[in-house]
Amino acid sequence: MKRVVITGAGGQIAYSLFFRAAYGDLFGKHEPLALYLCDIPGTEAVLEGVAMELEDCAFPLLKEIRIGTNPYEMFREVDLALLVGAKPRGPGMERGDLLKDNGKIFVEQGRALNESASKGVKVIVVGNPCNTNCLIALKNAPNLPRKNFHAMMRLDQNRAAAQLAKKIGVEVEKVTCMTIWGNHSATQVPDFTNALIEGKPVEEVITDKHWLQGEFLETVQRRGAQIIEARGKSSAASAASALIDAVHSLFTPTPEGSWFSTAVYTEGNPYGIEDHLIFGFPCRSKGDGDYEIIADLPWNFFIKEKIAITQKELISERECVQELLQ
Ligand code: NAX
Repeated sequence: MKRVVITGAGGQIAYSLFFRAAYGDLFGKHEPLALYLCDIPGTEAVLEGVAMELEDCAFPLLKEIRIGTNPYEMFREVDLALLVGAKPRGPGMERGDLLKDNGKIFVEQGRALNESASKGVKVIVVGNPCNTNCLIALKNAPNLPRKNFHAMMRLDQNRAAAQLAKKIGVEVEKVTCMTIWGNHSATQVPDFTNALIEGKPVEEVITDKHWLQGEFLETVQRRGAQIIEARGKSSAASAASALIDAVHSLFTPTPEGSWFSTAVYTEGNPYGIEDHLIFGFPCRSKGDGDYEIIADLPWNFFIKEKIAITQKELISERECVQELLQ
C-alpha cells in the first residue's frame, strides 16, 4: 500500500486531485492507497467534508483516509508527498515577500518530511514559487535523498505539447520529447528545438520560426496568467491532471527515445547549470520512482540565451530566501 499526503487539501487543486488519485490514477489500478489530507488550522471542516465525499465514492483502492493540520503527524511514513498548499500572492505583495512567506511553510514541511516520512519518500512541490519552495524543503530535510525532490513542470510541458499539436492539427500524444527548462514562471523555456512531432523535429514540421520563437513561447509562459484573467481563479483541474501525469511518469518506465520534464536539484547536472537550484530538465525513469537526466541535448543560441535568463531568476529567488536554506 502507498501512503500519500496532499497538502493544501482544502484548496481547489487538491479537490480536483483526490478523486483521480483515489481511483488509482497515481500508481495504477492494483495499488491500494492511504490518503492523508493536510491543511492549516481552521480548515478542519472542509477537510471533513472532502473525507466524507471520498468515503461516499467507495473507491476499492482507498484503504485509509486521514485528515489533519500537523505536518509532523500527517507526513508519518508517507511514500509520496504532494506539497500543493501555499499562500496566494495578496494585493500589493512583492514577489520577495511571497517567497519569504511561503518559504517559511516549506522550512516546516522539509523538517516534518525529514522527521516523519518514509526514507524513500518522493516529494513533488506544486505550491508557488514551486522551484524555490522545493529547494527550501530539500535543504531542511538533510536526511532524505536530494534526488527525491521535484518541483512540478508538467503543466508547462502539457501546455506546450497541446499548443504544438493544435497548431498543426495532430493528436497531442504525437508531440514527444517536450522539455521545459528552468523555472516554473514566465521565464521558463519550452524547448521546441529538441521536441518531436510524429518522430520528426518540430522545426521541420512547423517551419514558422517566428511563431515558435514568439507566440508559441509566450503563450506557454503566460498561460497561467491568461487562465486567471479568464476564469478569475488560477488553473486547478489542469494542474491536478499534470500532477497525476508527473507521478505516473516517475512510476512507469519512460517509453524508449522519450522523456518528461521535471525540476530537480542541480548538483552535478550535465548541463553546467549552477549547483543548488531546482531546475527543469528532461528526465527519464525506469518506473521505480527514480529518474536520470537526459544528458546530451544541444542548445542553439536562442535557447541558450533563454536558459541563462531563467537560471538568473532562480539564483535571485534563492538569494531572497538565503536565511531559510540551512
Ligand atoms: P487554493 O488557495 O485553492 O488552496 C491552497 C490551500 O493551501 C488552502 O486550503 C490553504 O489553506 C492551504 N495551505 C496554505 N498553507 C498551508 C500549509 N502550510 N500546509 C498545508 N496547507 C496549506 O490554491 P490552489 O489553487 O489549490 O493552488 C495551490 C498552489 O499551487 C498555489 O501556490 C498555486 O500558485 C500553485 N500552482 C502551481 C502550479 C504549478 O504548475 N506548479 C500550477 C497551478 C497553481 O498555480
